[in-house]
Amino acid sequence: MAALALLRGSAPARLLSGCVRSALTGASWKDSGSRRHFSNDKILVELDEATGVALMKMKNPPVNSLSLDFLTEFSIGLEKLEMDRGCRGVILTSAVPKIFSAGLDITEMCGKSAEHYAAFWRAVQEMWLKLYGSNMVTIAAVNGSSPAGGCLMAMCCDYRIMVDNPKYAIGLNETQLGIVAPFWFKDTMTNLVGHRVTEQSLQLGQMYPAPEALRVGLVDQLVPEDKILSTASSVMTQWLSVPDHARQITKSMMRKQTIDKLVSQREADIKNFVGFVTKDSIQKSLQIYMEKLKQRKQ
Ligand code: CO8
Repeated sequence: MAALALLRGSAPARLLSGCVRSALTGASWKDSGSRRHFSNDKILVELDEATGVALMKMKNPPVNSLSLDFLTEFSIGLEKLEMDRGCRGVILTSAVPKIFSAGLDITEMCGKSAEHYAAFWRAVQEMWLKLYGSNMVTIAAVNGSSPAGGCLMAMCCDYRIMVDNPKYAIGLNETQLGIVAPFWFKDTMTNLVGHRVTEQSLQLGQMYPAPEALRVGLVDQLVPEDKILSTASSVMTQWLSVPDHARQITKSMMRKQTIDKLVSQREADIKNFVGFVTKDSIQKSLQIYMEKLKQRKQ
């Protein structure tokens, strides 16, 4: 259903998100010359009306972790752009230095109720459905480290540019936390880098420093930090030179099967997540991992 909506030229996730739709009244556009802005607590958006390109910056310090609040705000922001006829492309980047996104907020998966876990996981699914199923051209300007859910966000985009700095790493590191990436994380990665690289990456929970990420195809291009946005704009111009309808139908053709798979199993996937994350052994693994993060800091 999601990809069918994409074929018709409307935003697929719109069909899937009653709760998000009702929250859309949040931030409103502000004009300044040929640019329009809106922001909410967690994201900053600037739309250049001349080019139809929006710059979307994630701003959830210290590490842009994907909390329930962040995911909700993100989906609202993306939906707003998707519905805006003046917007054809989005560049997704981070306003937090050195971090693109630390992935799912681990504190949302520790010591909470089953209802909370279900709401959280639905919001993770929603973000993925919206970003992976977007009609717009989406380019990730990965300006920092990007583990797990952060890597997923980048992989959802049509093109990835990363800062050429080996200190920044990207990958699906779930097994390092003692947890398992769900099938749609796996499918997104397989579609991007193929079965073999995905199989190895997922089992090892591998984080790739930028040059390695380029080598395995997890990102498309490396550039110096100060060139990342200008490069993203140039790449965007190239993608937008293709007629929208032809590009959108092609994108849908490539992604429909993967999207439909989650749509048809959405409730079962939530149930599976709640069952998994409420296990004592998984709670313990996550707590140990959080403690390790804090110790590393000290
Ligand atoms: N969630 C919550 N808090 C986090 C997270 C996170 N993902 N990452 C970091 N933090 C916290 C740290 O604990 C620390 O908190 P405090 O200041 O209170 O001590 C603060 O953010 C800053 O962290 P660092 O000092 O580590 O910051 P650095 O700049 O040194 O490093 C990194 C930034 C590289 C992002 C580093 O923090 C890191 O590696 N974080 C862990 C990232 C990670 O492993 N994420 C995986 C999340 S799981 C996921 O996304 C998908 C799960 C799907 C499967 C679910 C099935 C059950």
